[in-house]
Amino acid sequence: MRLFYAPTSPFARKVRVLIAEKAIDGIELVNVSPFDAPAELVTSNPLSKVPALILGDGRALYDSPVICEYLDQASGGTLLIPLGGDERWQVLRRQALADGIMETCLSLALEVNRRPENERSPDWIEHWCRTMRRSADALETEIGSYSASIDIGHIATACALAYLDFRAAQHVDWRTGRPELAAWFGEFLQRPSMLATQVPE
Ligand SMILES: N[C@@H](CCC(=O)N[C@@H](CS)C(=O)NCC(=O)O)C(=O)O
Repeated sequence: MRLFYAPTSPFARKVRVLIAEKAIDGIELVNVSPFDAPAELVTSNPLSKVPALILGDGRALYDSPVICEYLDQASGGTLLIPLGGDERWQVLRRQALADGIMETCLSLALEVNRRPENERSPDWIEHWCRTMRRSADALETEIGSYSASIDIGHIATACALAYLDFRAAQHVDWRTGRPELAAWFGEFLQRPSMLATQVPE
């Protein structure tokens, strides 16, 4: 299998952390720049987004929740996404909240880093910052109820917070007033899977 990824993509990092946590072998990582729409990526994923997973028979899977679910089930072992019951919906909702933070933070990063200053919208920037702060408040409220054993909710949450640090540190001071979340994140960051997938300096 081949995984198209970008080193800075939090969605791709989520998949890479899952691969590391489950010790899945045999996946070749292919570093691409999705915003350049490289032919090798768009022939598999017309959206030209990473991550995209190419299976052994050439079929492509995207986006990150689909890839995570596929790899989780195909690799066997302890499932990081429960197959059913209330637990499944809770874990998937947590992943959705974290993915939403990533999406909002990506919108902010594109506005701030790729748009000329005179074309940027302060209203949108403020809107996205409010969304990220509100979502961080929700995480602070529920982080204490995350289970001791990890699941995709933990992984997605950690990747989203790391992405806030990477792309939105000047806009969203998410640690202030959220001590439980900050402590949880500090500890989770020490996992080998997180250390191995850090954004390069
Ligand atoms: N919902 C998608 C989001 C993926 C995504 O937005 N990836 C970004 C990189 S962080 C991308 O490839 N963007 C390229 C583009 O929008 O052209 C997922 O979960 O995989």
